[in-house]
Amino acid sequence: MQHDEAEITFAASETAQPAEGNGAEVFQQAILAKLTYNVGTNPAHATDHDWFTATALAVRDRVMDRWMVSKGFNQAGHKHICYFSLEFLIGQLLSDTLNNLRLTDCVREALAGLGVDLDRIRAIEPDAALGNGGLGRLAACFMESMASLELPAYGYGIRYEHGLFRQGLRDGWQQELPEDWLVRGNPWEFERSDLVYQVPFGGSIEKMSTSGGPTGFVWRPAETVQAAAFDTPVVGWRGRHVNTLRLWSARAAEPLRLDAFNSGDHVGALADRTKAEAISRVLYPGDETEAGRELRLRQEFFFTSASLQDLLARHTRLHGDLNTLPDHAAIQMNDTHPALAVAELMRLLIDEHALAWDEAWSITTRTLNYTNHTLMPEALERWPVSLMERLLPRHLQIIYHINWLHLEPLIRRSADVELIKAVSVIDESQGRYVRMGHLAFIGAHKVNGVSALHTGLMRQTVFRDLNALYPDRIVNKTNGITFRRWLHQANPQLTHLLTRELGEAVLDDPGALIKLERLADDSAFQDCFRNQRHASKVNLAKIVAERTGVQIDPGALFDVHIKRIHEYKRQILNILEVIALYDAIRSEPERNWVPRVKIFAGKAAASYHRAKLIIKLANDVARIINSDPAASGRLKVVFLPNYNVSLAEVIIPAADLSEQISTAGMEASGTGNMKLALNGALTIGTLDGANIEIRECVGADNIFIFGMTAEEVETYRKAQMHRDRSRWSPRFERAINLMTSGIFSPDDPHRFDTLAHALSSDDAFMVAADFDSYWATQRRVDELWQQPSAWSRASVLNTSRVGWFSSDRTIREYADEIWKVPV
Ligand code: HBZ
Repeated sequence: MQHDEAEITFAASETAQPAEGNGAEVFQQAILAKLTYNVGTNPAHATDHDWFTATALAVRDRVMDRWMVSKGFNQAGHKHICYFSLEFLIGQLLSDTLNNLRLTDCVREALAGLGVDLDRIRAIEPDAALGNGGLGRLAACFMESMASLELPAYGYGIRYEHGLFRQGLRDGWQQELPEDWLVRGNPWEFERSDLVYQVPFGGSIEKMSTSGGPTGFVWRPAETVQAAAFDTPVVGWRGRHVNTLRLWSARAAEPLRLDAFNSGDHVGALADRTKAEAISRVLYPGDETEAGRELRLRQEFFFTSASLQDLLARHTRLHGDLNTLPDHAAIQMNDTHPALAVAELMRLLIDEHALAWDEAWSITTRTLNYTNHTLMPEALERWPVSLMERLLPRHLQIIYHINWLHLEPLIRRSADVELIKAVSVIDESQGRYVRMGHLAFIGAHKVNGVSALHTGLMRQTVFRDLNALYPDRIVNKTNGITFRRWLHQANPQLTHLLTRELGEAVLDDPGALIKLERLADDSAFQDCFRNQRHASKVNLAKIVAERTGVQIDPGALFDVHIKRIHEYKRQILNILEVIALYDAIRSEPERNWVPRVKIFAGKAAASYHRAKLIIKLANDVARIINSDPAASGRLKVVFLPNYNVSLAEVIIPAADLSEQISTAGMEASGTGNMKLALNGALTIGTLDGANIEIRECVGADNIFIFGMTAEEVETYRKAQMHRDRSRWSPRFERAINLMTSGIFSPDDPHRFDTLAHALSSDDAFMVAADFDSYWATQRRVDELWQQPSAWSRASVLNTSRVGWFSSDRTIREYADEIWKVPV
């Protein structure tokens, strides 16, 4: 959306009045002023962190004018998007902001003049790791794209004091260490001390009027927690538009019980505060762990309620009539974590704003939308009715009524009991639970999946019956990634080459990448392409050496498997292939082996023991192979600790092969697959998630597909073939035997027996079934690698053909089909 506001102006100094120019000299003065007046030091004594803070503050000033203009625009009656997400996996912001403002070179020069290296100080910024993985990173990419498309939007979430744990390795075992991103201050955020909402919990409800039905109740909560707003500007491409990420921090209504304190109970006096503040203390470690269930529900309600109150306050202030809410706001629920929004919006409208039920329901269902990110039964959120009754009694009552209105027509037409059970919001099969996916589905205008396959499976499996009742509700929105971060900023070498060949326009239009196709066979261009890739590989090799002590050859094939560690993502399939390859190398050392470096990185949920054992296996296998002269120059294995956004930015430009090998039907979409293909890695993958669409774009000749399809997996499972050990191939059997032989774990030969046992008793993720096909496909990878020109051609074609996976495209689709806003 274009709007004819003045082009961005750059404040030249500390003063509020923007001065002319933004050259390096002007910037230097601004940084020095920040160093003196905000950080309180001088160049002679400044640490790298002081320089980082001063630079970030000086850069932030360049955003403020446009932020104010954008806020005015957002509030001028335009429909705006509210992206509700319990996770925003942002990473560092300095490089991103400099890149979007086109100020990187200017600031580099300014700092150099002060004897400071930009690369050194930007490495100091801690990652904002307010997310677990793909879901949280998607939210961050979407925020950036919405700002770049000049779409008025607010991100709403929690300002966790501690983000995702840092991963250490002790003797190859994952250690979870606390993450502390705020400890030295956060130069990007603004605390809005006047913006505080009350979020109630517990207590009881009273009927106030004699009328029947769900209205006329008063909730008397037992406890109230305050939600305090912290705003971070989200800067769009070329700084044209700046949106707001509003994160809530929890506070006790009473910071201290003074009477208790004065009578000597210094700890008890702070008990309420500790309990309240626990809500925004730490990111829930996600990925299906059981810990802290109640706290998690409190987090979900806390941020949902505060965000809705904020939204309604803004709407009332600007437009008055709540009936027009759907014309001015669209809410996107990122998974079911904010699904209580269905009940909370209803509560606010009927209890606080005295609207009639039907009126409120119409507003609610026209405002809310829901994105699903998983079909795995264990990951579908359900809350015990008993817990909800205790924590959110009024909401449970509202949910019952929503459910009644939803089921009543079915009961009236004597529908099948099994159908009624299947579509009910309350799951009564074993105990009583609230199904959050069902609640979100029923309360939403549109429900979307994140890849074509995933959306199809939503219609056929988890939401089959709801889809039959509401046939037009489910739509597909294949994920995307922001090219500003994942190409321009993460890979300046490739970006430089692209702009040289295709002009600056390629920075604004991902579709322009397709013009690179004509150079795919050009040997001079291929050389340039290989050279820039080599530079990225040298850089990664340096980091691998620093962090693991392992020396790797940048000339080898870099084969990367980077993502959360999970059985369905099948890191173990990869490791077993490594073991088989090592075995083959040892028995035939003189063969012309393709030199390969297997690179793993990823975190396992703290309570996911099997995933942690897989990390240990990768490390044990790495240790043995890396120290065996027989493998030297042929195979190396590294596990890079503490995978996060910043590390991904270094690995991705250096990857030759991208491992996307989940069991078909289990990875909703994947987004790492898109980042790697964009940067020129070839994919080895199953027909799962967005891999299918990547194949359509890059062409079947430029991707390595193997294994069973989602349909075949289903058939295989139904026939119980995954439990049949006699189907194992000799090569697979040998790899398993080597894993359990103790050669990789001489200190504990039985360490990996449980992994082998799981594969032989119930190979739920079909590792054995896909192994031979994976092995054979890896050998096709070797063959292509031995033809450098053919490999480079395929690599160039990957980069040139994946423009469609820009999150700008995804956001345009949401805007068009779900939010109904012009872009
Ligand atoms: O969302 C991921 C999907 O696995 C991936 O296929 C998809 O590309 C991506 C974006 O759509 N899902 C997650 O990342 N899920 C979580 O991180 C998660 C967080 C908290 C939970 C459960 C899952 O309680």
